[in-house]
Amino acid sequence: MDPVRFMHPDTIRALFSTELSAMYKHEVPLYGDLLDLIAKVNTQTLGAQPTLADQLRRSGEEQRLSVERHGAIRVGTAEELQGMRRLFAVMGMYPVGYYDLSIAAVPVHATAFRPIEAASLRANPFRVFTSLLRLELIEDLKLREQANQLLRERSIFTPGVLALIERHECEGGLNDADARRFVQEALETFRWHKSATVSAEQYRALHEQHRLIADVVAFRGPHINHLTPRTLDIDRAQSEMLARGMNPKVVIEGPPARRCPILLRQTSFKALQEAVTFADGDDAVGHHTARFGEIEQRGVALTPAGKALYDHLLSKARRTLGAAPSAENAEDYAQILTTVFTEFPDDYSSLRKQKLAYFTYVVKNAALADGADLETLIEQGAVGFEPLVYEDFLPVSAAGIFQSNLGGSAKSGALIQGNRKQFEAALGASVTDEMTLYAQAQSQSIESCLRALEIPTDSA
Ligand code: OOG
Ligand code: NI
Repeated sequence: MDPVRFMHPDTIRALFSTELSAMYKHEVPLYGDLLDLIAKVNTQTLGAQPTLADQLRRSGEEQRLSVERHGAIRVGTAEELQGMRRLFAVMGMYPVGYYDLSIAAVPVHATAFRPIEAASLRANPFRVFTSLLRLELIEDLKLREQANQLLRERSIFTPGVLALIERHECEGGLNDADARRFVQEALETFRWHKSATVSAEQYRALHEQHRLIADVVAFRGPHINHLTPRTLDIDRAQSEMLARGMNPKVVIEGPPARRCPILLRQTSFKALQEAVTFADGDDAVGHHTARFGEIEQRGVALTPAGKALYDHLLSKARRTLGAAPSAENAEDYAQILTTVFTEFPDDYSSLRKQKLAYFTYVVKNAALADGADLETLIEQGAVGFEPLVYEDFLPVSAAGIFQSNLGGSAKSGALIQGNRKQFEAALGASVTDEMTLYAQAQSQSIESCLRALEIPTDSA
């Protein structure tokens, strides 16, 4: 990329997420209320925790606190998914991770389009969780054919955005004016359309098959279904949402509150019922429930061993609860989760020594270095370590988010197995394995410490 001719993809992504946020706030005013609430909770948390405030100020994170961390869309066909892949590439976002949602009896599989380089994540962390409908899971063959037909007839990209994507691909970037036009044109794909493209009867049939199928098939495009800012205190944000009658989902997804946060904790206000009209003018107005607002709090990325321990403890907690988390058992669930997770070491030193989490290493004091191996250098205080933030998603949590926003009670039992190969064929590319990225970031940081201390890397 030629930085003189072209706008940096990180800048295009930042512009896009700002515009998308403004559009969504306008479309879903309750989301604006959520942003206000989060800003307040974050300010209070920073006031109460001066060390955290300092740390965020030093890392430059403070100004970015209020920018959205992620959003989500759902597409219907391989062509649409490929189009999204090309569109996101303009903004430096690439498919990372494969998520099988069949565990929640939700007929989709997904990836996250996100920046990969640490510098890009720092510049703007925005990612989009992108699900592909699995039409083959619609049992009713006639309905499946109808859905197929509807998806084939729609075109979710404007001619303008397609032309600019092509220009980006041919020339290696977009100049300032084109990048700005790209952002405006791309927004159209994510916009809400309150007029369904189907008759009231067709809508009902699709909805009966699965609420999600109606959401994907019955509209002109893959409207953004939620955006997610970062909160510094998700437990507090959750109780504030409750206190303000914002109808939050019953439990916070993910691990319990800990001294050293791991992975990702999420909650949301539940999807709103919105008025829609139908193509045949029948029933004048109907209702559709799909769009919500979410918040997230991230912790350290876990190694495969750490992730296995997390999965084990999470299912142990769910087994102990004996039912899907609900309004009735939410307090029990929180209690059980906390108890079960006492088995997971809760200090960075143990997490690191037991190779449960990923870290980045930095030279703290070169003068103290006397030796060649990393552990010695750490003991001497020459090298320090910081937790590497988890940048991805969690399938069980995503399933919980889907379920509470699809209005249904939690279903158990897999629909069918996930199929990564099939997803990658539809995407027209393979998805990057997230663990590989964390492992690389960690080993690169070790190498650069050793280089800075003039220690040959093969001796460590
Ligand atoms: C996506 C749900 C998953 C998350 O944060 O785990 C998700 C959707 O509802 O389309 O966004
Ligand atoms: Ni989300």
